[in-house]
Amino acid sequence: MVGETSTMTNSFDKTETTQKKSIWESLKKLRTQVQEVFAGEQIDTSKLMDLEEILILSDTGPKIAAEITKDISERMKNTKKPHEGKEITIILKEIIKEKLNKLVDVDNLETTFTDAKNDNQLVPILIIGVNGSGKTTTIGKLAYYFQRQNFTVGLAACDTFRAAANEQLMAWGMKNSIDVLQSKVIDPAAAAFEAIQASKKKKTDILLIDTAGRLPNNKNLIEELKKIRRVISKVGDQFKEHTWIVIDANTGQNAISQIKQFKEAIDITGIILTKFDGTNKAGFLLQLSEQEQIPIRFVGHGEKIGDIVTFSPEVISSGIVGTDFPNI
Ligand SMILES: Nc1nc2c(ncn2[C@@H]2O[C@H](COP(=O)(O)OP(=O)(O)OP(=O)(O)O)[C@@H](O)[C@H]2O)c(=O)[nH]1
Ligand SMILES: [Mg+2]
Repeated sequence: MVGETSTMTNSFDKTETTQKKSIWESLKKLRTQVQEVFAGEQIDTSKLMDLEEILILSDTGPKIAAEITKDISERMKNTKKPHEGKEITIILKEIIKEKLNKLVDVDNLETTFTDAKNDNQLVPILIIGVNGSGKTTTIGKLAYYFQRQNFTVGLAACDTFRAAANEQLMAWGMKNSIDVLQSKVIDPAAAAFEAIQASKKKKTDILLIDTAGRLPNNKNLIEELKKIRRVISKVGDQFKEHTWIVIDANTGQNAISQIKQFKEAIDITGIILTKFDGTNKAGFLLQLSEQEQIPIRFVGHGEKIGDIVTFSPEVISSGIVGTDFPNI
């Protein structure tokens, strides 16, 4: 049944702190490298060059990496010498956090969705991204997350491309005790249309729409996506539209060009990072923050239903720099 939270799912519950700790732990490799640079008593230019190299290797990009070390040198000038590793660590963490803060959502999602719910308006969320980025898994996790926030959730199977796609989504539906809205039509836009009509009838709060993976340079598939978006806009309520792109965090800086290409075709209102548990390319977020104003809504960090958490610059910056796990 739509919106009915299964008692089974309680075994998946993890506190937000536990989840953030796992995000923090994912950054261990990078953190250890940064810690090694700053282990000494005296930090000089050669140490900052080592840091620059580490940042570049984590996909921060040469331009931003150079800007960061320059920024550190400047901030060091304002403090008294000699400079110890510990002191620089704090400065670096602040620089990273300031950058990541630009990727934080300014409008509170829970409040926006609650307003929609109180207005009896359906919020359809179109989930897009390249093949295998983790769209369907993320939908399963989001359904769980939003149900725990007392929203009723629907799942729309609009990946009509792969035969196994429906079954995969249905498995997530079962875990969440939600019926999956499937269509007999092949056209994903028509399937989305039907799913929205059905969800409005049922008074569902949030409809998560799964789509087939596609490369942003595939013209036909991008046209198909635009059509799905148009249909949703036409048939949906007047409430703010959402299209979230799912990005595999291991993609590193290529993710930025992926986002740019998708954005040319469709208005993206959120980014979801997946597979953060295995990434050693987290530096790309520092480039992303300089180039895009799209908020990161969630971070996925495992294959289980509860492995999703909101984006936290505090956790990621301290995870990269090597201060203790923050007291959050
Ligand atoms: N470790 C890890 N694995 C993940 C995460 N999210 C998804 N996966 C795995 O990534 C693989 C692909 O996930 P899917 O959800 O099928 O990806 P998709 O984008 O729907 O794929 P297509 O529909 O084929 O484009 C699966 O094996 C998932 O279990 C994550 O946060 N961490
Ligand atoms: Mg899928």
